[in-house]
Amino acid sequence: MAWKWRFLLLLGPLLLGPGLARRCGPLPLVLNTWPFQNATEAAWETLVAGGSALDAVESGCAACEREQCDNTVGFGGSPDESGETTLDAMIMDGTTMNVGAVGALRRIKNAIGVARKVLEHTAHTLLVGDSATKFAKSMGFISEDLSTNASRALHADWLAQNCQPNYWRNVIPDASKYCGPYKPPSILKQDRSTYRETGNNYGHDTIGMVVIHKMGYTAAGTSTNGLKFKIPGRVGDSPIPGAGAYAEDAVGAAAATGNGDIMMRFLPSYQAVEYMRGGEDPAVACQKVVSRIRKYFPNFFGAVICANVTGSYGIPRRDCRFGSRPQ
Ligand code: SD4
Repeated sequence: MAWKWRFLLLLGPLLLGPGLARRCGPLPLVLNTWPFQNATEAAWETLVAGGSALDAVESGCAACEREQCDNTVGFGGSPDESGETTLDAMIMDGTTMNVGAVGALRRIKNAIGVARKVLEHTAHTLLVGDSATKFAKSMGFISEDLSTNASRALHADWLAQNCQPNYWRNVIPDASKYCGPYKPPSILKQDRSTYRETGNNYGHDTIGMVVIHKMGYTAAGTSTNGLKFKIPGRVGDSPIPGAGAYAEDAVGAAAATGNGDIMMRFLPSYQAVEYMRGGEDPAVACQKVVSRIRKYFPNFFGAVICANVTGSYGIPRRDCRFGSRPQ
């Protein structure tokens, strides 16, 4: 997919400022990363039907999981080095500050649904890997292969290209030329370039969604299959509260998309909510968070969406395109 930042939100007329878009309007509000229109619609319909902000986030993200949005959400996308698709997801209730999340979830399609069960039926926040799958099965989810012909072909191409790109560094054999298995060299020559993006579309998209209910209740969530050709076991920012998403009724909510290995070091969603708590406009809050990351990682690829409880929101600049739901 070509370089772009396209974000979609629901409701009302849009005012596009000189870079960032913002709007003050009546609630409710559904805002999500990327032009995943069916996800936005699903969340909206849930609210219209009397569902909670949390229900709306779950149904919105689940819609993306079913339709494999951009092949970066749900099954059949972003195979890891072994060819397997694994999923990360989180859901946060900004009224109770309750969170449920799953990381590196295997063989279950509806990751956001499992995250909701973690929230509702456990005192934990995050379950990972095979144990998360076991939990999901106990909650009634079906275990199935998440690979598709498309993900198998992607993985075969990657192998044929000597496993390029990949996420290894300071190993032998040279990971920029050869496939593994890798091991540490006997003398470690530190490669100081700690960050490099990995391809055309940088191998990632992800749905992050924030919902502000008409009563001012907030919720946020994420669902993703992570980074293409990640090292098995890698968990990104999306299921980490404060990194992938964050919500608090007293303020608003935020969600992030981009290179999670970088983003989770800065807790950008939490930071955005904190900026809004301090009185920043959501658009400025989002921008400040990304600037903070770019201070350390100038080539960083990612963004944050922010909304406050009055219905004001901010989204990233760069070729912003919006769709609004017909009323
Ligand atoms: C991750 N943050 O796993 C996700 C990917 C993503 O836009 O959001 N891409 O790193």
